[in-house]
Amino acid sequence: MTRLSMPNTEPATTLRFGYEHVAAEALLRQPDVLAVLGFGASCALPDDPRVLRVGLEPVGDAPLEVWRGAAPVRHGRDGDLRWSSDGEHLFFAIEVDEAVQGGIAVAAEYAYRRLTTFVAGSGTPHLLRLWNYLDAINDGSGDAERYRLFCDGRAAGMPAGTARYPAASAIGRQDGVRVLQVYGLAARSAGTAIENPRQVSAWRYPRQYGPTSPTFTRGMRTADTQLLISGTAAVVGHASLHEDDVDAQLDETLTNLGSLLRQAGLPDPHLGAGSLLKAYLRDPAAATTVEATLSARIPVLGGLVLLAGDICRRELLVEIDGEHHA
Ligand code: 3EB
Repeated sequence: MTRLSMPNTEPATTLRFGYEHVAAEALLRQPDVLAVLGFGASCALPDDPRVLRVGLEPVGDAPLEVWRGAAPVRHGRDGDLRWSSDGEHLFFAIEVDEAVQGGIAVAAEYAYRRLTTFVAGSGTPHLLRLWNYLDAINDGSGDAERYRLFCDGRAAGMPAGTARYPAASAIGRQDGVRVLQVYGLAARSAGTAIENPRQVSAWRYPRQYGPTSPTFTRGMRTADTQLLISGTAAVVGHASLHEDDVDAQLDETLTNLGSLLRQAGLPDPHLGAGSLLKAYLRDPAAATTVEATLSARIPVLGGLVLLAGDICRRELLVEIDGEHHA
């Protein structure tokens, strides 16, 4: 009998994201675990460079988010920055006390200088994806709004001439803790930045949204053909639509996500079993309707976590980010 040996076409180093109900201690004993993210004030997690507790409260189900790379994963600390790496992928996280730095703008500048310097000097120099979580994102008026100050500091802390921005999310925590949390993913191989044809690129937003445009791309296709999906809301062109209507905003957000997935040129451009999503809700009471709409529109979904979080424009009530693979 002839046996065909099937070539393994999956890259050995594919990064896998998942939501898991397992104790963090058990996960950290597994040699392929790159990162463990927990959500909410009551989430107790061990002190480890691979672990971050994000101060956004889960609404309903509260699994851990687990990133798995290729074993063995190395990890360590570089001052106030923690990291882990499988050689192809780098997880990093930094938490910056705003009072120590002298405000949210300086804290963001500091965080971005630290992380861009660290990533550039690593064997995984391509910044693919960043998550930014800060308290009270909409406090302050006009250009003194904390989100706008964050954007000022973020741009100041990125190396001059940065041409390619990572995919990103920037969400407001509701925990009253004035500590900026930034974590992200970098890789040895470059990704491909994807923009959404329905949306003006964020770095080209007109002046009305603040003096410093947000520096992120709508999506990042990784070398192993996953799509890292930035925070996506009911923004069409550069305008926010459907003020005060969470259902209509969610519908517009799903249209934006569909457009982004088509633009990414993926084998299967539909949210489904290969998609892991987070939905951020300004008002956690919207969870029931948001969850119902999502399960009606996406009958089989890889995973969903609902988090109470403020969107960076006051009129926006819901935002979705996530990962998608074919
Ligand atoms: C938007 O489309 C919504 O400042 O990093 C989404 C994703 C948004 C990332 C960021 C902001 C950011 O403009 C807001």
